[in-house]
Amino acid sequence: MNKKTLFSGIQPTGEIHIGNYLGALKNWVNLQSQYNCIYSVVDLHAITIYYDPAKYQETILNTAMDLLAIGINPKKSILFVQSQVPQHTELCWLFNSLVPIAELERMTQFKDKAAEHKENINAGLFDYPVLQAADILLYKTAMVPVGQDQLQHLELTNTVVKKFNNKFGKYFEEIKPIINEGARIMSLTNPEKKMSKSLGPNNYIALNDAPEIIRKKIMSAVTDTGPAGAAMSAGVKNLFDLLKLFGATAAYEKLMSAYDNKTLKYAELKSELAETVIVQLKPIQEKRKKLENNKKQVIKILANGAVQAEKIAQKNMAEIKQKMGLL
Ligand code: AQP
Repeated sequence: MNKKTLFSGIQPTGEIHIGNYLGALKNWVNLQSQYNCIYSVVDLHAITIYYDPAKYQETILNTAMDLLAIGINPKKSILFVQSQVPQHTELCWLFNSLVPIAELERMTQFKDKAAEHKENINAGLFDYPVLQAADILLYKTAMVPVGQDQLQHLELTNTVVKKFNNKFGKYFEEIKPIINEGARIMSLTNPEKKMSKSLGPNNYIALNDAPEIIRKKIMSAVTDTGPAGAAMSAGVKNLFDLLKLFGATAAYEKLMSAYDNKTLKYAELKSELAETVIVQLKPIQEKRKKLENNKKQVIKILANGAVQAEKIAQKNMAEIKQKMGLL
């Protein structure tokens, strides 16, 4: 039986953190045997907020090395940089003529990012979900593994599917999100918000943080939020969730029963979590160091990935343009 196609992307906006990892990337690795996986460093998305052009190639390469270090295998999956396959932007323009502005105005990511970057609310930021729909549908994707924050954008992709099929004849299938347990990891400094690269280094644990940094960040994580005496605070819940997601089941159960008995010391929970995270990230960090000494090889993997992706993209674009009367 033919394997289904799966696509997902990550922005090169900074260091990859455990929210990205548990929410999406860990799944990317596991799904490689079941699907034809296409993974992209989506550099065209990340230019919609402030970035440093002089350092951009380095940031893109670092993101790709992180993906290889967690276990993305270029022999099994296509790994490439979005801007190296020009059909993404071409398809975005075609889809722009299908998407009502009102749909884009509803997007919470746009509202959040526009509030965060008041000095730079550009058309690209507004159009982000249309480019994302193009990224996904360019490969006639069936499945998309993402964190919960991306679900609204995937609904918009399915709106594009419906509108395209209605107007030009059936071509795309509806896409299905794949959401896993760690779909929403919260910030360490502001646990009411999701952990995010752009909220600054203290709110996240980067995959490459050294053990002493991991200890420091977790030990100073905010725990007491919300009214006293209320149900478990968002900060404490987040630390428990992380402990569980990193596989420390026995410690999780022991500390949870201490919490239930009101004997839990937060320092104990934090210290257990810090040591667990350090151990779990060690093999990823070791692999990452090896890649660091082999950057030419990584660049070659990405170039090869772009060739493979473009081959599929060219074929599908020709069909899409034919349907739209452009060929
Ligand atoms: N806190 C999170 N919990 C679970 N999943 C998350 N993801 C992001 N944050 C969390 C998932 O990670 C994947 C890649 O994300 P991205 O880099 O493309 O964009 P993002 O969602 O905007 O990630 P950040 O860290 O918040 O970056 P910035 O601050 O640059 O915007 C996605 O599948 C996402 O769901």
